[in-house]
Amino acid sequence: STREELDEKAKSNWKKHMLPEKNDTDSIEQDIVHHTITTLCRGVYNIDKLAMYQATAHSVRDRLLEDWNCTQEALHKENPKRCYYMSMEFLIGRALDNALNCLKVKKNYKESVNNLGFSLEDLLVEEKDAALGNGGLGRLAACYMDSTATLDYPTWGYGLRYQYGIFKQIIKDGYQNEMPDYWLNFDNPWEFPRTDIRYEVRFHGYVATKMNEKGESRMSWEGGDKVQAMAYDVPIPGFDTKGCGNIRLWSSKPLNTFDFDSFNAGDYERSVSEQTNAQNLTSVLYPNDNHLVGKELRLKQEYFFVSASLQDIIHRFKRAKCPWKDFPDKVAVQMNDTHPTLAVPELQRILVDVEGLEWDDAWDIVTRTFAFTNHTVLPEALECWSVPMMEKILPRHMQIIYDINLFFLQKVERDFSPDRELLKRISIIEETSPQQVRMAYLAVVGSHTVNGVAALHSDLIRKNLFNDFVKYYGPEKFINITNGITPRRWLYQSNPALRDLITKTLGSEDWATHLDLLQGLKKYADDAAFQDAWADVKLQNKKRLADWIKTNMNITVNPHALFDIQVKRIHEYKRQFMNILSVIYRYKSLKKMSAEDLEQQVPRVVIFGGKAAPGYYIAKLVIKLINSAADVINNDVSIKDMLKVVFIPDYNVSLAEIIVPASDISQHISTAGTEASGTSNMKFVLNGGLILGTVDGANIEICEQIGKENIFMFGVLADAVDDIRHNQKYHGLFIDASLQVVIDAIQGGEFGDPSVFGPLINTLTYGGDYYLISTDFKSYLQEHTVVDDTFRDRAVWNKKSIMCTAGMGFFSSDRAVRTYAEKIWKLKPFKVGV
Ligand code: T68
Repeated sequence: STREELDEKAKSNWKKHMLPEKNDTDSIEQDIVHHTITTLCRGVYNIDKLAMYQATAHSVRDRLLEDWNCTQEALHKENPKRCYYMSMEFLIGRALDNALNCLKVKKNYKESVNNLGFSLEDLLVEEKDAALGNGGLGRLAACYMDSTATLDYPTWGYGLRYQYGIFKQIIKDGYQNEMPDYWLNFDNPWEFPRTDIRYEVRFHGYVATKMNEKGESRMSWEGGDKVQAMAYDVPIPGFDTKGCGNIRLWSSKPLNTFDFDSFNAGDYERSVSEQTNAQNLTSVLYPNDNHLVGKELRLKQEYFFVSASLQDIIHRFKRAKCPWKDFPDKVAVQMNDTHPTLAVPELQRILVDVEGLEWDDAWDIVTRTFAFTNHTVLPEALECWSVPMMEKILPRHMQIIYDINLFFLQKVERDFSPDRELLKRISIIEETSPQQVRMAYLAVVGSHTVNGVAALHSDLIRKNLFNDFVKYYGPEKFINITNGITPRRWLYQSNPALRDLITKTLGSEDWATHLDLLQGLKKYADDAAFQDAWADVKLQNKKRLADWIKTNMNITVNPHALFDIQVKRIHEYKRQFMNILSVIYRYKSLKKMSAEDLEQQVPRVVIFGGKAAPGYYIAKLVIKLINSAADVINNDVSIKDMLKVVFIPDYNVSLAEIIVPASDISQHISTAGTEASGTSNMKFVLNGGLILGTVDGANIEICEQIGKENIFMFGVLADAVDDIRHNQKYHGLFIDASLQVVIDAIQGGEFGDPSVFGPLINTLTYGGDYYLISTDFKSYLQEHTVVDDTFRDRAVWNKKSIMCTAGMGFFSSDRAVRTYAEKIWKLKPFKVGV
């Protein structure tokens, strides 16, 4: 029986016992001890750091749950419009520190944990990262969930509960090795299994014609194999609000039915192995960013995810007994890239085949519900699924996609243009052999709004990828919403020294939820005492990173050197290769210097980090080259510590929290027009780090916001790239003398067996240098010199650093989410508990 059916006495009994948790230190200690004994079945005789972390986490989770329940109950009662953020990836990282900050109980917890004989800082690092994502796209989803919760937007994330997150990177002999990340080995206090929330998901089978209740003939998807999706809820605390968000992750489980045919034939093993197959569906996150491998299992994951999420959304919608035409007034769905695009034909299928709506009425509902964010222009990242594979796994969806396409093309032909070439170009089906479904086009046709993630990127997709669609639909459908990052994790939590200085200077911590207030720092930018305090914070953060490097890698770096950092997924378009080539150039130059000249140099520590997709051979060679160069450079005493190179293994969210606050310079040097936005650029600048970057992605808007005197930019512009590529193809490359020096050094064996690096060097020479390293190399080196010269004048540098942080208000994910809510979701905040 539900709460509505309980009698008044029972209800009042419930109420009597639903007491809020108390946050004085004594109560906190009591709770931790209680969880140690009951949840963990341990005691003072065998408590250790991990167990203490777990008990602490459980007690914090109790406090979160209170808000979670409060929020969900209020939403249940009021039933406002909600938004669902569908994403195959959520790169959340650790939860405990974030929850303590959001609930404003960190100070008391610190004391309580101390009273019980531990240090909170020690416990925080016991937590394993929730690493259910590859890079920017997954981390963006996590930042947006933080902001929707903080701003009280009724938004839920939907995703998959992979048992293996992104692999652990291990560096062996300079090469990347991958280890599975079985992150659920210990109990995970940050998820709630919802054993009662389960849906069936079908694959394969066939399409039949059936009569519905009204006596109309309808298609019906029959037979095939079914698996079960079970929900796990991950509460997402908002900062300083009673509201609490949620990410619902689906895990595949075998259906609790038995294959009696196999059983009767005595094949017990086969019927069990089918159950295992069902479980494997959500085992592993595909470790590719900006690249698609058309694996059958991936397609199944995408459909499984979409099917379970829509069943859940529809179940919730139906509770309110609204008519179907109101669906888009109650539900907004944002598709994080094309990965959830099967939701479009799936909702159409449910409405037409199952609910008996007419095609046009259903399609109207579908296209008023969905919106789509594009995150890339790289052709190798655009999702295309082969028609035969779709027909096999999702036969009814394939028919529906054909119909969507047919009606769409008929409309284009009738209302816009009968040009055959245009119709071919704009078709959702690509006429290759075999045919392919272009998921980005399906997403555009099925959505009311499409957005890019930075101004340049949105321009580029309007001009290129979606140009025909812009002409047909008109430009209003294609908007820009520049990405943002949460200032809670990326300053408040990860940089406590800077947080405290800013709060003291501005007189309150309101900036954490109103990031534009950082503007208030500008008036202190020239103040010598403030500059010193600012520089001191940076030095502390650099020491923290230097300690980490010493402890974990046994490399000594000088915290007074210029810290020059590039951490992100390893990809040719991001040009880590160009970075290490310039490092080698610097090394060669240092080696030629006289002792006096050497002494005048600005010492540098060049830090790399990032994972390469396991099958990405060239990216893995870049890692090897970085490590081989580091080996030689770090052990060459003749350059007197003027240059150090560090490749930090297994870059992830929790490492980023230590690395980001410690940069003097961070590099965002993608070939112009290739990086959709970038978000780590925003994190570094927010923490007072300067950018060395190309005129690409969000770098451009960062430059506008902080002023061009506070950023180091170089390289060709996006609109020149095509011509340059064309010229290179027909006239060959021009390799500058400085670049030749470096190539010669590598080929001459200065960094180990040159044959190892042959294929990498070839991408430049014989390979046509697609990412224009030879084009940009000279201006890149020049800008490095400008960086060195600027760093020598510390007052000038400190002022720039302050101006960086002060100008970053725009890049809060709060601004981004508010824009989504107003322009796309038509969603209002829903405040709980006031
Ligand atoms: C990134 N994309 C963009 N993709 O590269 C980056 N791809 O410029 C942008 O800032 C960020 O998205 C947020 O908008 C990705 O991270 C992936 O990780 C990915 C994953 C699977 C398939 C394709």
